[in-house]
Amino acid sequence: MKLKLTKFDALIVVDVQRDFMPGGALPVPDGDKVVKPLNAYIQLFSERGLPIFFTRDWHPKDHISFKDHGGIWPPHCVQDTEGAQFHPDLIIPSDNKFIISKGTSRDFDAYSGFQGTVLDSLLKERGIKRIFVGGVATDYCVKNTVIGGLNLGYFVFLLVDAIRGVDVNPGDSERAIEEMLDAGAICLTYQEI
Ligand code: VGL
Ligand code: ZN
Repeated sequence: MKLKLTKFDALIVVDVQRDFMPGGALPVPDGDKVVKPLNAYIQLFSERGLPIFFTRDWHPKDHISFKDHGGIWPPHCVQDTEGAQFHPDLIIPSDNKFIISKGTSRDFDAYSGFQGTVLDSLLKERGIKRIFVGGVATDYCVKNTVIGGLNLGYFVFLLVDAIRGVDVNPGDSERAIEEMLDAGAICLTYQEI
């Protein structure tokens, strides 16, 4: 059965930034493999005139999530650096797209695109009821954005063909997918739309 996109739908592309790609500061294995499938979703939503939200990790250089400042991560996605840029092949439409920066204050981290951002209010203003979420990392920002969206009352589709995880511990991404499903997310692939 095919799912029909409606005007209540929005695409959320999570953190497809250079530092999360192979060779970056906090590489997600095969992170770059999300670009091609995400571009297909981006083109589809764009053709239908549906809004697309690009989240990005956007940390100050002394952010608390960094090892030297008490956190667990190497410095990554520092504001206005090359590593914080979106993957060069990611399609960023000129219209009806929004960039959502998170983790922008030194003393707070945000794995969810909803945390400390205007994402929820932008979606609500537009009457969005269903969100379609893909990107990196499955076990961190994708998971927290999906669960954040479910907690805020959105119907959430997890784009399983357009996500990759860090897997700090083996199996983290698989467990993250289970958690998202337990919280009420629905898995979706491109062929189903
Ligand atoms: C992320 C670790 C640290 C993510 C962000 O985008 O999943 N992971 N900061
Ligand atoms: Zn981060």
